[in-house]
Amino acid sequence: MSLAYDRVEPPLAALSALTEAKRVLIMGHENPDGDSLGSSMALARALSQLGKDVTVGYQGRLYHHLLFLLEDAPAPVALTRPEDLVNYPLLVLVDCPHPNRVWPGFEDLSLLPPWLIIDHHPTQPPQVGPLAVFHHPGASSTGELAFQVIEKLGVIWERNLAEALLAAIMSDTGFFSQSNVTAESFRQASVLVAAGARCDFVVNRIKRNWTGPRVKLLRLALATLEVTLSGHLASMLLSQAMLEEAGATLDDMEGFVEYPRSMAGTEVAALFRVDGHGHTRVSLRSSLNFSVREIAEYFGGGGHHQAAAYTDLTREPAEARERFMARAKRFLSPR
Ligand SMILES: [Mn+2]
Repeated sequence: MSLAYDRVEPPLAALSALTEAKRVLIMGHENPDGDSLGSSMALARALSQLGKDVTVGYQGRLYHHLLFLLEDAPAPVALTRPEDLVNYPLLVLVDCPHPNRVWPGFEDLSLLPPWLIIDHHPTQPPQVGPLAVFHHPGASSTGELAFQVIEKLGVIWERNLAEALLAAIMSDTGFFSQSNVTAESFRQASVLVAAGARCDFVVNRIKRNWTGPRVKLLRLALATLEVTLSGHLASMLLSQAMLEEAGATLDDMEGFVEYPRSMAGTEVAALFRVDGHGHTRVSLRSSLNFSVREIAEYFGGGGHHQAAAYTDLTREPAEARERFMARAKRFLSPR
């Protein structure tokens, strides 16, 4: 019996741009998540092995639970304006289909140095502009695409490189618990573990890191958990007042969407939380029967079929929930 893996080939133009460049800047989307930062760090470590001068840039905030990815590596550089990029001869955008996911509102692509895209979001990247695009929405994570690139670069799978990729893949597959997991995800994980990547280490750093304030915050948040639309929609709130009462930080809210998502019968889970800029960030998750990407796009956001997000300009998560609920019925019909 032959085994089916969903392997995809990175475009040669992307590989030659990477092998020819002496200096490379790698950036993920704004407020890089585990997939963005893990893929960035893995690529950075691989390109450093090839003797290149590599910088990892970021825009927004670095999450505390992901800082382990940066250990024993040059500190990432905050690049808050695209104009700051002129000194880099090659930009690699990972885990975002367009530079406006790094710098919101940015559209003048002529300000960029030569650039590449490596991404798995369903949004089609621009066809004109980038030197090459490695875009594959069927991949669970950008980590899986970065793996394919790194495999072609022929570098050594050092443990910290392997762990960065494992963290990326684990982050976007919910630790191998979602429908986007494929045989290829496990083939790659097998290579990474054989190279010394430790599953328990990655999970401990990302998930098993609770503090007293985080427990207190969860207690407050669970009191707002509501199940509506005949049990199909479960939602939860995290307000500034709750953060203050718990003595918690923005980082302490990470992953809380898993609570409404874990309710039996839930087709769509929604978490409405303060974002630190006076607005509400709305994280959506769904079962295969519903697409939360469409509803996120309706509200000006984006994402994947089963995981998407948008920002509501209100500072009160309860108000954002009301606005969402007013629309939800229309969008959340089975298909
Ligand atoms: Mn991703």
